[in-house]
Amino acid sequence: MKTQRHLIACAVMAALASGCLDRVTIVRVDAASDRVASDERPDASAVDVTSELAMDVANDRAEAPMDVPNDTASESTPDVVSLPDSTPDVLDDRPSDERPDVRVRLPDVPRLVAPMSTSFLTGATPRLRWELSANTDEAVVEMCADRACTMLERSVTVAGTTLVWPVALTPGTHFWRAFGKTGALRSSIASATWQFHVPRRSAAVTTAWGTTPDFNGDGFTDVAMGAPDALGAGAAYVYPGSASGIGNTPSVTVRGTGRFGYVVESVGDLNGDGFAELAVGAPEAASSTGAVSVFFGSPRGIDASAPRTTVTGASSGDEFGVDLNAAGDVNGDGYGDMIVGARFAAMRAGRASLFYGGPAGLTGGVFEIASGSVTAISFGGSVSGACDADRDGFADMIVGAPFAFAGEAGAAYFVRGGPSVGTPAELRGSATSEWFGFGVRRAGDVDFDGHCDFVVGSPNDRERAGAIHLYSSRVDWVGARPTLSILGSTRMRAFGYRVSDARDVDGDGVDDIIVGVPDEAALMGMAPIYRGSATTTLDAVPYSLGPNADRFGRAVGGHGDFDGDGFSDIVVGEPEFRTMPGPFEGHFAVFRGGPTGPSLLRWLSAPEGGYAGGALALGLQTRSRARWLLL
Ligand SMILES: [Ca+2]
Ligand SMILES: [Ca+2]
Ligand SMILES: [Ca+2]
Ligand SMILES: [Ca+2]
Repeated sequence: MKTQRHLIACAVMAALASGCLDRVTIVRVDAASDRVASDERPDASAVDVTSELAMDVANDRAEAPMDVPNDTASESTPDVVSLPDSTPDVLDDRPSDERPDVRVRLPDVPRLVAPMSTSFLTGATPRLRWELSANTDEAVVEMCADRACTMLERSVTVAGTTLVWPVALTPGTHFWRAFGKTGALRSSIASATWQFHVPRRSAAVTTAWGTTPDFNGDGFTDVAMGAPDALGAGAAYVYPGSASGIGNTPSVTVRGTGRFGYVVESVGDLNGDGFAELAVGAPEAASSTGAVSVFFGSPRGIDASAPRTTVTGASSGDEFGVDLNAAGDVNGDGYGDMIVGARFAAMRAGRASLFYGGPAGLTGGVFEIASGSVTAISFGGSVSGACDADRDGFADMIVGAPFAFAGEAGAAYFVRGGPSVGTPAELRGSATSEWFGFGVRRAGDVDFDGHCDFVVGSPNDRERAGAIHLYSSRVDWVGARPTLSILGSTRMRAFGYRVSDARDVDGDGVDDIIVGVPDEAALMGMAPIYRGSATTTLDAVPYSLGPNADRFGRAVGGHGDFDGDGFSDIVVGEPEFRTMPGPFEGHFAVFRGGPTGPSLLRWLSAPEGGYAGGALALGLQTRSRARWLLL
């Protein structure tokens, strides 16, 4: 079959090249019914490709047919072109009614694999990867400034399945897609369109990490906010980003039970359609078995009425979903994966579970990366993607076990990604009662070597002065020690209660981190930002937000650019804010990044109160009952 197809394709190529077929009608035939679909165009995938094919011979930058929806790629409906009887057939001079029904299989649509959609790059020349079917030789890769690809930046035709982009991309969000190509024939349908963000300065190596919560794929970061006590059951809200900044009111409200909204995170693109997904944790659902609901992104953003995928814990009391995070593409299959912690599973030893993404969502295997032992108390109390911190090409994970070891010194476990998950490397704090691993988060590339780093918080260090520990990427993680530690200076303030990447707040091209210290200054709270640096690794004089009031900093986050001005913006939650005596209402602040650091844009509150701002998609979750950290 392949040989026959190949010969026919060659014949068509030769005919096209000679000019004798330049006006033939080449149409798709419905594979199931054998019905020619050229005239009526009963569906969007039946496309007249004549002009595109002719153009493609001379110009690889030919545009896609305008009437082809961009996101309808489907490997289950192969494109087949036939040469109908009206074709001036140079191969066969038999009467038309005696000719066989000659068909040529068009190249299949490529499937994009890396870098993950909505990720951040550390440089301007990414290595793009995709998958081709056996009958497709080349890919036509298009880089665009917009999702619809009306602003084509460059098109490159390449044999095989990888391409290091040949020119430096400009800072900001770019979109890309690919068409299959065999000889002169190009698939008429594009792959899904993926996006990534290019930094202002390029490190020596371009890798990708993280995810931005751009749920509608318009290039502007959205903000998801959790209010776990809203209406007594919990809710999560999405505030849309746009060219004019973040919207005043949420565009989407999703509801659940069991303190739904205790954690909200963008978990990246789990189904490979190019849009980031929203995951919401409800650790007290079903007698604290816990649950995590995933809402899929789309051109219209999060559809609150659409079916959600919900995964749950194993037993009552597990508190599955007490933390969750985008794991990145841990197994390298081109679908994002998700990690979920259940800190009290297995007799309070704890557990972390990895969920593999797939074309229909979480259809891949569910893999328990490790159960804590009796010495690893609350394993999974914090979980995070660790980017590719060991530089082997697979995304890795970091799992905190803050009450491990005598005296609650704490530990964190670096879990290598790969075709199968590797044995965790144990990282330990240096002090007893440190609660090392209470918070773990990827940090971005704060030392500008092109590889993503991560940070571990120890809020109970030195009688709750607290500390954070930065781990730069490295190949061997066995026995790894922190690259540097920053100690809290005042006891009882729990510095490092929250840690998060902040992306590039000041626009110097190097990623920064933000620390939430909600108990600073008599529980008013503050959120210092430490600037990454190519020379000193974290600026000693941070920008400091707050102190404010009402446990400002309980949730912190960055890695978004709401208004697309090139400076990363920051959100900080203050969930114990209230306007009158009674339950906490909560709200959160939006800070715009700028060359001299962040500046307050405004405060936003959830329409239903309920500990609003206790969780923010751009940062760490709250532990709103403070049962771990009562100060
Ligand atoms: Ca998606
Ligand atoms: Ca994957
Ligand atoms: Ca790795
Ligand atoms: Ca780095």
